[in-house]
Amino acid sequence: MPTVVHGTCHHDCPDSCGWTVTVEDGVAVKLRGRVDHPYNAGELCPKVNRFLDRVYSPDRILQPLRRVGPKGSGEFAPISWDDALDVIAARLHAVIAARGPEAILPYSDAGNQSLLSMMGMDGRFFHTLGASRVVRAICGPTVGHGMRMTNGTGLGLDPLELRHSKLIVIWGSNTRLTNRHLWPTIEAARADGARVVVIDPIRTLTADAADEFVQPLPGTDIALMLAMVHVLARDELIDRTWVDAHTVGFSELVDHVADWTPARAAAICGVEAAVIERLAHDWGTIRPAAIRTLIGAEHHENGAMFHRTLAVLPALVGAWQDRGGGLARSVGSYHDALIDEGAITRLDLLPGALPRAINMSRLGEALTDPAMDPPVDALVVWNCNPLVTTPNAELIRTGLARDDLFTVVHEQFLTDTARYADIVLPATTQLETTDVVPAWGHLWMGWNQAAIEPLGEACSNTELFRRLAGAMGLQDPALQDSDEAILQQALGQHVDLDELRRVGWVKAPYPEDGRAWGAGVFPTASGKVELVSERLAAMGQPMLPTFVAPREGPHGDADLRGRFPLQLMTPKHHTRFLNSGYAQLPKHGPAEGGPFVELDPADATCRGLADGDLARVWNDRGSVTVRVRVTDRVRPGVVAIPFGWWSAHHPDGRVANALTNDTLTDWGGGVAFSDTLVQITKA
Ligand SMILES: Nc1nc2c(c(=O)[nH]1)N[C@H]1C(S)=C(S)[C@@H](COP(=O)(O)OP(=O)(O)OC[C@H]3O[C@@H](n4cnc5c(=O)[nH]c(N)nc54)[C@H](O)[C@@H]3O)O[C@H]1N2
Ligand SMILES: Nc1nc2c(c(=O)[nH]1)N[C@H]1C(S)=C(S)[C@@H](COP(=O)(O)OP(=O)(O)OC[C@H]3O[C@@H](n4cnc5c(=O)[nH]c(N)nc54)[C@H](O)[C@@H]3O)O[C@H]1N2
Ligand code: SF4
Ligand SMILES: [Mo]
Repeated sequence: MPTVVHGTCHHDCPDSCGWTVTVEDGVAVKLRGRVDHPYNAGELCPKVNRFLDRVYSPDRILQPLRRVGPKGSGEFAPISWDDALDVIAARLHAVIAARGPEAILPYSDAGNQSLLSMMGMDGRFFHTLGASRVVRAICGPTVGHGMRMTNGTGLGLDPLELRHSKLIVIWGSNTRLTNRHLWPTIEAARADGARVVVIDPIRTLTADAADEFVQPLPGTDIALMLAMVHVLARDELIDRTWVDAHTVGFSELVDHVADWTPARAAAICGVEAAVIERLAHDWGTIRPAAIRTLIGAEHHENGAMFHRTLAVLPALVGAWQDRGGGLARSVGSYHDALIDEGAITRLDLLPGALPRAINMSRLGEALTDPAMDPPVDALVVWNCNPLVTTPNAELIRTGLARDDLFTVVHEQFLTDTARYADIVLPATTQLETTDVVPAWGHLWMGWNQAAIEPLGEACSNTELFRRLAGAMGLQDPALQDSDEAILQQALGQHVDLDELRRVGWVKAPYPEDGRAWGAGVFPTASGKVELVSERLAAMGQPMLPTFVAPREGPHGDADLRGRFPLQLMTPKHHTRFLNSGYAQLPKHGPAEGGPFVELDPADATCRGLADGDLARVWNDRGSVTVRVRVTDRVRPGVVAIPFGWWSAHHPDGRVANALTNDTLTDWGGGVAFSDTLVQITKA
């Protein structure tokens, strides 16, 4: 008799879709979107429609492996779990004895973003040791920290509230690709008369579907925003009643933008002054008006300032007072109200002072900089694939190749990163573990019921750290808590777990009238929207929204620009990948056509490049060989290599992130991989 089990997608994707798995004789035979799910309503996506191919892929790692060839060669031999744990425990003890626990770097992200999988037991384990901490800020915190400087909070609109908007400005997000289940809401608003504007340096799928597409040069939008403020003030399109009551610094802001004319901004961002005028007029006259942003625009040196400035626009027109007005970004923080994070991660287990924190985007530096004290001697990686997904990837490769570095990778597949491990441990998939998934694109926290037993010898992330704690002789009982106990500790105060398991989701609290900040009272020091910010001044940042040209951008360093005249974007561009995930699977990677660089006909012609040619794309960090696609999706001077393909897919074994910039953002701890200059020549 087949059974039906309900679950929730674990991918690092805003949609956190509900799914239904049919199981026969212990084997999952069918996986479909859950029809009654309040967000995805039965639909998944081209990646996860074939999730069973992934779960049952012949390439899954199903037993522990130890390296027998050179690092990176991918030569491994099976080893038992007991032996693997002994090797790891002995080596970690030796590293601690020689250099102290900070020489151990735990490195992970949101490959499985479920609560237990992302933070269930690893924090407890590494805190007990006193290991270094990794700053997980490659995706999202910069947006939140940027917006917080204006509004005192990263909390904005529930994106489903866009249903009530009449003007929707999608600013730096590729909704139809990256957040596809939000698109029906936007279409429904449009059917009711909403105007949809997309602002993006690339003419994306989403831009194709918009009423208006505005294409600034990458990293220059702040100039565009300042000119919009200039026009709003000049043409008296400000909601003065709301602004006087609910903001501070309005007159300073108006003075500050006095010389930010549309003509001045046009020269910086490459958008015609008339377009800026119209955009400002639409923003100042159509209500309710909302902005939708997600992650893409934070990946610049001025990424936090981008979002701090973006958050000024809704305030000036009083947008927050309308249902469907305001700014919608990740809503992950609304789920925090249901989660007692401290009870999961247990910082109190630390033996001493807070250990050093290493930014995940600087992994290459952390592994290779002789000034690291102590150096990183042991690296434990799970839930991510940094050699493909993290900037300045060749520096990471140099680090991973170090003979004196001991690397453990817990994975489902032999990723580029796993190939450099000394020990690879097999990880379960979402079908094999019970967990809870807090979403960041909507407000429903989902239950995931394990549908099948772990395949082979795979184990979950929590089980991995329970085993490691046991092997290392760590005694605190918290290190052996069951998954159920941890869920109870994490959610028990706020969520009825039995109800969550039975229904499949619980909704995070959000204001009932749909308006995130309808009363106009904000959690800043002043209680108002801070157009001028003392907090920023205290951080050494400009108090007022300010455009600073990224060094490696269209108005940056002249010498760099002379040598590398093209700006490289590396967006998520494929329907069948989730970051680097799926690139290796036969029905995903090949279907996406292999790695390519998109460039404008003029940039191609002057380099003697035609469609299909092999080109070398290079800068001081590295060089990557890819096929040319001549396109009008990017403007002259801008090129794009969608990221995610693995080394094996590239003729010379180097991936898009070999080229990208690992400079951190202005604040918020993010990284500027979209401020990357390159040159292209025929290969
Ligand atoms: N199919 C698919 N879906 C995914 C993913 C995937 O890999 N594949 N990844 C998931 C993850 S981890 C995330 S974080 C989300 C990300 O979701 P999004 O933020 O929507 O996606 P990105 O491609 O990172 O960036 C969105 C857009 O920002 C634009 N952008 C970059 N710089 C600038 C700028 O200076 N100004 C403006 N205006 N726009 C700019 C890029 O050109 C890009 O089109 O998607 C998730 N969903
Ligand atoms: N150039 C460029 N680089 C980017 C981006 C970009 O737009 N351009 N986007 C950035 C963004 S927004 C993000 S979020 C990062 C994402 O970077 P990563 O987190 O490295 O993303 P993935 O490639 O999805 O890698 C997740 C890995 O986790 C594994 N995994 C899945 N489930 C589990 C599990 O339960 N346990 C364990 N142990 N492993 C599991 C998967 O097999 C997969 O290999 O990439 C960033 N890098
Ligand atoms: S990857 Fe995203 S869109 Fe696809 S099933 Fe998972 S949550 Fe839904
Ligand atoms: Mo992300």
